[in-house]
Amino acid sequence: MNNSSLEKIAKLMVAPSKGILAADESTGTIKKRLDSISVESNEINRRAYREMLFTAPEIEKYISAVILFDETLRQNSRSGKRLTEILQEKHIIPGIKVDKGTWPCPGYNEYPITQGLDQLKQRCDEYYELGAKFTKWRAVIKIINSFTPEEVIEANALTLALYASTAQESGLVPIVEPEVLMDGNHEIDICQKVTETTLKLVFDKLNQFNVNLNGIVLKPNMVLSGSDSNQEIDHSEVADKTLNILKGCVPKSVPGIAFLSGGQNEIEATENLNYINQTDNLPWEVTFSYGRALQQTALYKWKGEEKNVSVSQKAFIHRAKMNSLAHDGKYKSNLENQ
Ligand code: 5MM
Repeated sequence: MNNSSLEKIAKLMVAPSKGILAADESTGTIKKRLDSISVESNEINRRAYREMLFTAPEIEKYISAVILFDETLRQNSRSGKRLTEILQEKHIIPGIKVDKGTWPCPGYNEYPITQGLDQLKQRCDEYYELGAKFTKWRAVIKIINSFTPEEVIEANALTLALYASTAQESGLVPIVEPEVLMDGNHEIDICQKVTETTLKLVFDKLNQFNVNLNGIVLKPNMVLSGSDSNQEIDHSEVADKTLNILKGCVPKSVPGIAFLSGGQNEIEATENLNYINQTDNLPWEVTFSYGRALQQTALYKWKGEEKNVSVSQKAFIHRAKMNSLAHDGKYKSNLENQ
């Protein structure tokens, strides 16, 4: 493992004013997305959709890196060029999801645990050869009736640490993604408590497994009330509670924090990131690594038709630009209509 090259890539992934596009929807998830616009999920349509995103004019101004799914990493564009080459020509760093999705946690079947440690080293070595510079693993922490057992969080934290250590041994920067889900009717304080326990355990395990914290990117959830709770969203409360926990749990050596959007709508995800970045002197770069909150409008405008590519790309770039402004704490809602 070459520490300085890991650290250099991690820094580039969280470069000032830029964020990460999560385009690593697994086969089941991309099918759901394409079903929502009545487009068949086949290899050609998945390629066309992702090519539309990656070739959007000026994407490189706002996006530092893209997380890909296995199929996309190996795929050629319509013109025959590798999709990863299209990204690299724009100095956008390609990375790869290496987890294998979730499974009921043994002993706690209602709660998920992420799988994918089997053959992980071999897969990471192959991805490195294919040109990936970083990896991603998403641990999913579910809150049921306002409760998550600590044993489940610990098991997920352990798998995240084993993954991160393996990725670094293959020369790849790990994105460490512990996502406390928004699903449920819990209040914001429950999310705060579960997120705090999660991040504490994640960093304990990362340290135990000798992960170089200068060579990772953390991808956490923001602290939010459950999607079925009646609590109103108060952006400054979300920002305060999220930062409070991050400051207590995330060492300054971590170069960057790139939030997931987790089911927030596009504007909420931008507003919350903007509020977070209005705090001065944060010890890390704080940016976005959104999937749905960057792609939603673009997907609906595309509808699987070539004639919609330009309008869809404009919608995607608009969101990327709004989030880039939010990264700098300079977003204003009146910019949405310009
Ligand atoms: C793009 O979605 C990613 C892959 O999800 P599946 O494994 O369920 O197919 C997902 O990990 C994503 O990177 C994060 O959840 C962030 O995306 P959102 O939409 O929450 O910003």
